[in-house]
Amino acid sequence: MLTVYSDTHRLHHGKQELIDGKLMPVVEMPRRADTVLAEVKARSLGEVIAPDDHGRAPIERIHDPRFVAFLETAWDDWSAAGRDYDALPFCWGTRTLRQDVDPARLVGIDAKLGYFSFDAGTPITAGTWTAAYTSAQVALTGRARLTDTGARAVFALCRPPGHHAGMDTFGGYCFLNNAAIAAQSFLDAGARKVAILDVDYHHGNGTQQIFYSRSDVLFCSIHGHPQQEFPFFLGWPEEIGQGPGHGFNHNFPLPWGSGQAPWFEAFEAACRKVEGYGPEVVVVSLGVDTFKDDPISKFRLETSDYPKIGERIAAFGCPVLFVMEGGYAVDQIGVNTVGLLTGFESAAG
Ligand code: OKP
Ligand code: ZN
Repeated sequence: MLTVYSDTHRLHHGKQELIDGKLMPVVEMPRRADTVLAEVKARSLGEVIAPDDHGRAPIERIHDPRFVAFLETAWDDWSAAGRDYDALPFCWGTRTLRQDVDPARLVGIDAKLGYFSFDAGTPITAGTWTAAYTSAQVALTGRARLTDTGARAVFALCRPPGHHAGMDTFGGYCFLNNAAIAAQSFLDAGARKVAILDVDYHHGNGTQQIFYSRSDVLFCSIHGHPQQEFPFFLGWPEEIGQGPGHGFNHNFPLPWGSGQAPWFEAFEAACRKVEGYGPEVVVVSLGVDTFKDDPISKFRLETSDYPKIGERIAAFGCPVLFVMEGGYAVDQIGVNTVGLLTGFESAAG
């Protein structure tokens, strides 16, 4: 299996995030991608290539150009305000404040950070824009390779991750929604139906929001229940899409402590939704923070479970783009991620 990867992810290295009300060292660190790449090489998964530059246009098929422009200049605006540490928001326009302010009227960086974010756990640093832009290009290059070569699967080793980023919001360590950008790019290259299967521990709220009113992209997610787990305000089972998108969104939330049996039961139900939809291609939002020793998550999958996930995905029989999302047990994310991918390969033949 081909892997797409760029060292540029290292430019995004936040120092601190707000965890449980305290500034703590970030868990979404460059070593995550380094560990996965090392395992790709150690297991001889296949060739590793650098991304091509597909430009901004495919990003702006998903994200509001004003949001993209904000991300591009956020660090400079923050620095110009005299700050020499990571940028974080602290005030949001929630229910009792105005939701419909034209962001062009927001002058200060603190207002803009609040307008375009949904959490205080996602620091912006000097290299964040370049790293996030390149991460999207990694996914787009994976999409192009899959379309152009007729391969069964490609692995887009994205960092920073993307599934929490909405049309005009960043949060949950995500800035640009790599999986959504790739899914749209498949459609723009001629596909008519794309499914996104999100196996990350966290709900892919950004991906759900982006495609919620559409029938050309099915979204299915297995994740920590919003009653207990971030992002709290999306991811319930009754969220099944709206308007033309009604019936094309499926959430499978599970309680803290869920291990192999409940997880695979929910995963099987999600896989049947994917198969019932009959997509031409599947994008997998591949997080391995479902692992029992993940420091910020509370599911209990074991290393031996990951190849089985890959085997089941291979049974879809259609091309698959794997897009890296979360996983914070840094010493094991390589083994678990590549275990899933080699499980796919052995079953896909
Ligand atoms: C990103 B991805 C912990 C704060 C939680 C957000 C987690 C984002 C995970 N108290 N911070 O889905 O792996
Ligand atoms: Zn996650």
